[in-house]
Amino acid sequence: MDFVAEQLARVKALWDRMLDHRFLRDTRDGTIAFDTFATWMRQDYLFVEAAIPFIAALIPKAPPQHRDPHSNVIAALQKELKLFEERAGAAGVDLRGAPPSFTCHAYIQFLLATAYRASYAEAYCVLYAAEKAYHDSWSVVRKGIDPRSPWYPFVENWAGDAFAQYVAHLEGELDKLAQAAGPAERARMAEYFELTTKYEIAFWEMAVTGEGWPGIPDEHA
Ligand code: MP5
Repeated sequence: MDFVAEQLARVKALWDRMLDHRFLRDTRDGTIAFDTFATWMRQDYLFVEAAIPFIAALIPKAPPQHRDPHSNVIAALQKELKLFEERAGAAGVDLRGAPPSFTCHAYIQFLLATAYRASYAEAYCVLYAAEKAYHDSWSVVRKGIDPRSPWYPFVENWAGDAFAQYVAHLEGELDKLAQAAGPAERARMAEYFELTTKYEIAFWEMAVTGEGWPGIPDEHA
């Protein structure tokens, strides 16, 4: 079995838990509280801002044929930030000024640490798992959300055909990287796959609970 299929089967219980998260169900059903969605927007805006240096740090490690695709992703991420800004303006969400939540901060540190310190294949595995998680998560939302919802453009962004093709491309490339990896590296890739899945669940949970920093009242966070 190819690496990605093997990992998706291995983490299936976690993956299903992610797709069944109430953030996604409530966004799909139109019952999500405005403040909950706004919390996700503010935190994900910070995440996407950090995804740019994450991808940029992969470029020097990348095989030459991956450099163009990564550069294109950086351009797509800049566009994605504009989508957040446009939606925030349209819906009346104040995007800026919120400090990163504990979960968002940890996930960003994990992304950057893998880009700088892990092997290319390990970091690529994190990239794939995060993008696949968003594609699958927003595909759940697509199955029921009112297209007139102010949040619909996010569905189009991650559940649409262009993003599906990008995720399929990442999958093929990750399978090739895993095939070339030795057993120790492959085991670390599997560990990163699972950790990324757990961070994705934690991120939805953070949006719903409005969690800041454990043990610290919001005014000091
Ligand atoms: C993505 C994201 C998708 N925006 N936020 C989280 C928490 N996970 C995955 O990444 P991208 O770079 O926005 O497509």
